[in-house]
Amino acid sequence: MKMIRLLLVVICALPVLVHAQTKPLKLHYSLPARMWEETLPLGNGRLGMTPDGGTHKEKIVLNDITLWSGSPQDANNYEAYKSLPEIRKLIMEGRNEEAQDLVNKNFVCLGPGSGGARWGKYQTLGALEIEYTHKLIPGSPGEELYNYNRQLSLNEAIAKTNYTVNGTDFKREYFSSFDDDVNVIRLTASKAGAINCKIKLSRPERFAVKTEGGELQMYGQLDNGIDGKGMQYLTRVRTKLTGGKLTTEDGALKIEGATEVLIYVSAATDFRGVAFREKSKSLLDAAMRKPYSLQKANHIAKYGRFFNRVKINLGEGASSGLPTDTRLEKFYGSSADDPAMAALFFQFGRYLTISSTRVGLLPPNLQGLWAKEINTPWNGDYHLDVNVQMNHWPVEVANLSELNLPLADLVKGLVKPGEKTAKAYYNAEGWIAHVITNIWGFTEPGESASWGVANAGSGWLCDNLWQHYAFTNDLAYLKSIYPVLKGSALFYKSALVKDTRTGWLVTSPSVSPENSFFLPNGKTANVSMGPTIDNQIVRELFTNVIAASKLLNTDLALRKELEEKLKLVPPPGIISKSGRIQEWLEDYKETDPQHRHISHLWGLYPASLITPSRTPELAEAARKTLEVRGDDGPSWTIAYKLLFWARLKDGDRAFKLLKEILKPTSRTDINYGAGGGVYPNMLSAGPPFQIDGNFGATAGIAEMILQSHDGFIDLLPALPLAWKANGNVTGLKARGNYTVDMSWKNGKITVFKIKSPVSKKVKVKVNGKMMLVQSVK
Ligand code: FUC
Repeated sequence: MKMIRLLLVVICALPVLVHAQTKPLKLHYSLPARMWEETLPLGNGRLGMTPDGGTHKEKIVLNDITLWSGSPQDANNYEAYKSLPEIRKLIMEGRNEEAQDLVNKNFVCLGPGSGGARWGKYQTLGALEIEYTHKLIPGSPGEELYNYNRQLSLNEAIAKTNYTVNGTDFKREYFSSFDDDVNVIRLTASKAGAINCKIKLSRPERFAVKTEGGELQMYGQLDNGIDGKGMQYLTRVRTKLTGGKLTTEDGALKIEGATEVLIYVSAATDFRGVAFREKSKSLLDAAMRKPYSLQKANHIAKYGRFFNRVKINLGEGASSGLPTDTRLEKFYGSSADDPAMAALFFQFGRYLTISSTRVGLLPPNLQGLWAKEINTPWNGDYHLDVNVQMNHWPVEVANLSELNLPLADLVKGLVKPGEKTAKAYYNAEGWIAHVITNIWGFTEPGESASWGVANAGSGWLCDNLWQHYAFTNDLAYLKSIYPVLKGSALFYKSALVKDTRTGWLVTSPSVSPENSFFLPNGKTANVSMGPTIDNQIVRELFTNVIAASKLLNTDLALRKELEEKLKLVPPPGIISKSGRIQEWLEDYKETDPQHRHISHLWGLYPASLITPSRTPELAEAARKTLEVRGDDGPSWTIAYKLLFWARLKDGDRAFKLLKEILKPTSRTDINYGAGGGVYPNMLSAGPPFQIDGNFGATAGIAEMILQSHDGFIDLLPALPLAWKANGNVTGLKARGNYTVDMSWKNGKITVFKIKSPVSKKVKVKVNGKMMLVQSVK
């Protein structure tokens, strides 16, 4: 306590804070997109579109976050629990490969699981195709195209394409409106009557197109995996012209001689019983009644209510004005020239969160909102062994707190089916979800023992739900999620078994996500008991449920029981003979020392069971673990490593990982090994496109600047050399419902301000010194 000084002086925002990031934030290019991974993602949390900016033919992939095939199913094997004693016995005896065979036989889901039509796929809504005809000037030799550029403004959530043909300037503006919930495209020409185009709708399958009056419609019904009568959707396109005329031709809208064209794309599905025909019509009617300028202004204002909460400036460099694709190429080579790149990538991550989810709807899936095909990689679903959780890691610190609620809703929906699964497989209380889920509430183990029996999915989700409380201190919210957390704790409480050698209580059977090991007999297995991640997650969950029960003044008996059980949960980390954190209860030889999952460091991030100050030996072992794991992998892995290094307070190493994740690539194959990076449109490449890398890196950049998991607010805990000279940030959030503004110069904080709804004393580490600071309202 000696170190703590009471800083009663209210540190006011000096002018320097006002300057935080004044330059507009944009992605821009000097050519149309040649592949989807160059197109610009727009979204309003439900509808999305990715225009490619083609000059003659433009393809705009459309999305609706609710558009899923498949249907609810009960794939529980209600006999599974009968095999449990034998599976557990085999594991306890070290006969894991035999246990794994038995898991494959009796302890996976019934049916094809994620490989079946009933599981479903998040998929594209289709594409809007626009064919443009540029009339030639009489006597001119041909078409001459100049001044092409396309861009995406992160400040306004508006994309633009501009070019000049034969002396006429053509401009397009696109946004997924946060106002009337439709996609809007505006085409203008500098010469009267110069716009001629044809507008079509299509989809790779399950669609019928027609025109009705001046409206173009696409209707379809997806496969539910039972009788083909799954989710229905309807997309409607209408236009408003200035000059020129509209006709319909072969299921397309044809526009001739217009000076301005407004294209409105409305869509809805019957997810949750929505009257999709009516909804798509009423939204469209409302949008069309409003002048474009008002729609646009409202859109910018509504989007801005989220986006403008955080400003960040990490310095400017010579490269920051370059087209984004060129800039990315440069950044990988000489990143020191472009400190603004990290700020852009951070704000792009925030942009993607705001664009891909909204309160009351669904959380971002593996591709956020932006699937370009029917067969989306990994079904575009929700993976629970890192991916969907990572999608939400930046949400609180990046001041977008309410956008965590869709995940909480999804998780609430898993409780009922998860109770059936807990009974069927473990004869246990509470609820469990394993490693994958969909919008239909799947909680059963996956279809293969090697990855499908991970026990920690539900516990991990509960950590995300808890973090929203930790950041907001919102007791009403805590009350609403308490039954979810409690149900998850009840599951582990009743399903944990005693390891006879150590006396510890552990999960069994389980896996350390997707990883395998050598048994002493030389065979390999995935299935084990008490993998480290499970132990860490159970520890964290029990601790949080104990805390919640105190805060809500409830469940005294359960609290006592959990407190007792907690004493028998294995420690947050066991150090292996090689000085690393052991991934399993046994110090098994690894089959793949560079495996992409680094699940056993869960206690370092997102949890704070391992910290350099409180558990220095474990932190050192974590560091060694990361050294052996290496710095490559699919992009989400790289992002996770960035976060780990930030938590280990190694800013330069974290920055190196940031550089790795920003490595330009155009690979689109399905990758499980080295080779993650970023596409020209700054979407993260596993490959293929997977949005977790974007979100993980966004969380990582924040974690380099601000941490708050250790009982105090730590300013600049892992600042890399590249951002040292000067920088400032306003609006980041810290646990305890604090908002943090700060500026620095030469790596030292020059001014900072901690805000909270009520003025409080809060511990803050500033330039290496712990202070007690009075927050301001
Ligand atoms: C997990 C990861 C893969 C990929 C997939 C969507 O299976 O191991 O790398 O991210 O999820």
